[in-house]
This record gives sequence, structure tokens and C-alpha cells, in this order.
Amino acid sequence: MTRYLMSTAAMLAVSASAALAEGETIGFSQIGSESGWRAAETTLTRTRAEERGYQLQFSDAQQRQENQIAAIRSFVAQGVDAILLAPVVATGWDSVLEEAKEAEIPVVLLDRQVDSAEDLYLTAIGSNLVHEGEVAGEWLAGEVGERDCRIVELQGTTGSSPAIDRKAGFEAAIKDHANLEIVRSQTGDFTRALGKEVMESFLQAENGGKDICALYAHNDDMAVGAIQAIKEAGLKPGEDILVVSIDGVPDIFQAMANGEANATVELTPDMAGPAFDALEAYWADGTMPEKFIQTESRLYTQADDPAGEYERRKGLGY
Ligand code: GZL
Repeated sequence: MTRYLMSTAAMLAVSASAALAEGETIGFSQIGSESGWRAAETTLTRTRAEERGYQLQFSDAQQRQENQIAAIRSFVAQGVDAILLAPVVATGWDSVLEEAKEAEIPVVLLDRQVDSAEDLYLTAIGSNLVHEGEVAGEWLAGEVGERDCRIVELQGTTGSSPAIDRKAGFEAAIKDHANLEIVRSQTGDFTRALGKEVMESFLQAENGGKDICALYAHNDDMAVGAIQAIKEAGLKPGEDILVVSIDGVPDIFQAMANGEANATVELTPDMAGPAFDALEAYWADGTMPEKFIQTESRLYTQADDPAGEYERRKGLGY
């Protein structure tokens, strides 16, 4: 923290004459384009950077941590003014974050967490991922009442904080409901294709899907892929098999409007806005932000005008 305070003093000297940090160069290490939500986050980050006059150096890691680490090292070598990092997994960041700290380049985490020490990043912008899982579990418990419900779960990317936390939150929400049981759980890596493929294996293993009461997917994209698999198995998603997921992408609202999905927990893709706010306060007068800046989550069901929500969201970069 001392180092950041020292650099803050240095920055105060610089920023006194340079007013707000116009024209700063920001390095953005993005995970990839695995889901509609991720695409929207990228679109909005580019928009927010343009609005604020920043040069954005963008790197798409294709969901590989080694590519993110290489990108961060390249940003440090370039001497960017700040780094945005959406970390694909939670572990393995200490060394490269130390290098950014050595170079006195503030790092802001977007939408996922790391298990590194808090002094290795300025702040983390994200939702309460455990709460998202709890909201999904509480909705399902309310929906099925006392009925026995065998649940299959499509997990996010193995080792990622959303996969770990959304699983924990959902399990916490259903643990006192003996009639709800997760009978199969496997990663779909947050993608539609793998979500469909894994759901096909669940259907096959569960009496053609007749023994499955509900699907809990850690994101809407895997749910949309699974919905296709359920239909191809001759069952009605949203009725024979309830579908609850997370993100709030347009296509899940389309599915809800068609009666093929039941609930989603919205995750805002606008993580860059709060990130740039925190950086600008830090650059202006050394303000140290909270280590976690939480974005809001909201449950949407078929009762919440899904067709209207689809219209409002399509074209927003998803
Ligand atoms: C969650 C975010 C997840 C989204 C997925 O904060 O990291 O990554 O829920 C995306 O759609 O792949």
C-alpha cells in the first residue's frame, strides 16, 4: 500500500497540471467472446473508453490464462496508464500482478475475482456471484414447492470465480429443501455449444430427460444451448424441464417469451463505467476505492414482460 501511496503522491504532482486524465491509454485483457454477455461487456467497455477519450488497447485471450498474462506483460512494457483485467480463472495471477504493481500501473478487475492479495489490484468491479446463485435457487424452491425435483447443473468455466460462487450460492439456497436435489453437474464452459452437448448427455443419462425436473445453468448461453437439446429430445423446456440461469442476455428473454425458459438473474455488462470512475478519482486526487465495487443483480421471470425485455436488450452489443 505504501508503494501505491508513494505513486499517488507522484501522480498528484503530475495530475495537478494535467487536469483529468484525458487521452490515457488503457490496456484491457478480456477473457474472450464465449457468451453473449461477454460480447456485450466488450462492446460497452469500448463505448465507455471512447466517451472518456481513452485509448483502449484490447486483447482477446480466447479463454486462455497464458494469453491474458502475456497481454498484461505487453501492457506493462508499453507503459499503459491502467489495466483492466477480466480474469478467466481465480488463481495464478500473483506474479504478473506484482509486475504491474512494480511498474506502478493500477489494475482494475472486471466481473470475476482473483485469489491474489488485495494490494495487487486497485479495485474489483462485479456482482455478488454467490447471491446470484442464491436468487436462482430460491426461485426454483418457490416454483416447485413440495414437489420432488431432480436438478441438473451446467457449471461455468472450471476454476472461475462465477462457477465456484454461483454453485455455492445455489446449493446454499436449496440445502433446506430435501425435495430438491442436484443429480448431475458438469461444466459447459459458459458456451452454448458445450451447454447443448452436456445437456444431451444429462438427458440420455436421465431416462431421456423424463427424470429431470429442472436445469440450473451458470449463464444464459449454456441454458440456450440446453434448451435446444431438450427440444431435440422431444420435451418442452420451461414446462417438462424448468430452466433457470444468469446474465439476462436478449436470447434468454426470447426463450422466456416463448415459454421455453423460466427465470434469469440479470448481470450488468457495464463494468467499465464504475472501473473508469474509480480510476479517474484515483488519478485526480489519489482516492483509494473500496476493494470491491458491487453491481446490482435482479431476477426476471416470465411475469416480467420478457418480450419487452428482449426488445430493450437486443442490439446492445450482445
Ligand atoms: C460473470 C461472468 C460470466 C458470465 C458469462 O461475472 O464472468 O462470464 O456470467 C461469462 O456469460 O462467460
